Amino acid sequence: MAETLSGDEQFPVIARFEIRRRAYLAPDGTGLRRLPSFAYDIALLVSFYRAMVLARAFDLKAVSLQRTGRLGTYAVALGQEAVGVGIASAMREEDVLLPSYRDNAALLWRGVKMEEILLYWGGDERGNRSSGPAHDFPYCIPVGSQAPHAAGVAYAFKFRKEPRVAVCLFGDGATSMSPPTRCCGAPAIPRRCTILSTVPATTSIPTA
Ligand SMILES: Cc1ncc(C[n+]2csc(CCOP(=O)(O)OP(=O)(O)O)c2C)c(N)n1
Repeated sequence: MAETLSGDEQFPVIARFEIRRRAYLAPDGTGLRRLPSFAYDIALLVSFYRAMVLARAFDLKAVSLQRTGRLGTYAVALGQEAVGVGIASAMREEDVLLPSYRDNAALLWRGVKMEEILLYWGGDERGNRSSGPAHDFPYCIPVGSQAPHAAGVAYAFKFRKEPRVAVCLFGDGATSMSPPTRCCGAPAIPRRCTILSTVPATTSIPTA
């Protein structure tokens, strides 16, 4: 007798895959494996810590300015300091950063001055003509829309055979939008913003 299939069982499986996660620290801070060599460079770690503290101090100040009407809109980045510093410190000067609105920590690491960031958020586009690398892109406000630019930059590097990378930063919510999913061939780094998202983590559906 022919087997009766129901629901999705009648469709053939066309792919199965696994995603492996490399973790060095457990959520409680205990080590899971030997740390990478840079983690034993105390001077480097101190510079990372300084950059994170600077980013947090800047963020708190910017929020105060915004709340008291002395700054226009401002995207809070509290809790994302390590993401920005970690990514930017792994980049070389000649690489290209394509940031979104919460990536101050990365911009500061790349040489953008605090007053330039404040100028931008105060509504003055001249803040985008910053002290950081001139080839970096300005903040991108429309969610995920810098992903096609990143793909273009990455393709230009590939075409010219230049050993540089385009680093595109966006929130995990952006992975549900079409520009990042269409451009997932470019290096893209979704960052989780637990305090600012309007939905719980389980509700977001990363697709890239
Ligand atoms: C194209 C577009 N739609 C809507 C918005 C309004 N908006 C600002 S922040 C935000 C949430 C984006 O979430 P996520 O990508 O996870 O980044 P997060 O802001 O949490 O860092 C939205 C929808 C926008 N900036 N751009």
